[in-house]
Amino acid sequence: MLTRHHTHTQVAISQLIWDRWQLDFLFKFLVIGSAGAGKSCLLHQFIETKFKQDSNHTIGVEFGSRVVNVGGKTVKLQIWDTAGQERFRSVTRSYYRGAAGALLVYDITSRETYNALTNWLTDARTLASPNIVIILCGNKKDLDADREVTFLEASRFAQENELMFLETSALTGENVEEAFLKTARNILNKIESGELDPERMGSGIQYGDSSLRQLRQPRGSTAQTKQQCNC
Ligand SMILES: Nc1nc2c(ncn2[C@@H]2O[C@H](COP(=O)(O)OP(=O)(O)OP(=O)(O)O)[C@@H](O)[C@H]2O)c(=O)[nH]1
Ligand SMILES: [Mg+2]
Repeated sequence: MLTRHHTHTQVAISQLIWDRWQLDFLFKFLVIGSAGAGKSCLLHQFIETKFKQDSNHTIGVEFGSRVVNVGGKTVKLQIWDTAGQERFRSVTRSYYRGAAGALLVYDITSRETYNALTNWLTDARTLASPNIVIILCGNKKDLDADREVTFLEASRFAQENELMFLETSALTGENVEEAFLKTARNILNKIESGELDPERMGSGIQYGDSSLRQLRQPRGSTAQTKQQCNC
């Protein structure tokens, strides 16, 4: 039990030890895109499973995390929610380095946020990593009557730029969990196929002890029951 004698540092260290023991992997994620697209609401919906009422513009960067089960692996997503406003650009850019995955968000009711996608994409690939796994999220799917960007147009853009694509609603929760899980699953697949190397500096991926224990097991002793994926 934690007492008030525990310092913040002690608590942080206990968390680190717990993470290392329980987790297979830790992935660094970014949420990027124009101001007002709904990035903070998407993160809030993913972590708290509710809509964030009265969301204000993010100042700089906010942080959230959640442990998920993907393909039988326990993965902690460490998510940096960045400010879309231009005046914070130099601050937010400094958080990109070494991210393994990103949600690139636009608002389906705002062509302006859609037109800015190419710039966000260039930033992500040059500042985070060329191998970063990105999912394009057309948010505010619930506001279909005010739509300015069609599903078809955005899915073509996604295809041309090798992005995964989903339309989401941080308000109803539709496709929100899917967006994060799809990205995590894609990263895991790339680790398994050897396309991504978690040992590479700045990969945005860390091993937890759980996968290290499995790696150390002699061949033939790894007959585990295959867990059901929840995505
Ligand atoms: N109808 C609807 N409104 C949404 C949705 N997601 C966000 N909003 C609204 O859009 C506005 C902006 O949402 P935020 O999440 O703060 O936007 P942001 O992308 O974080 O903006 P910055 O932090 O400035 O970059 C808020 O008024 C939200 O209530 C959605 O899925 N549907
Ligand atoms: Mg925000």
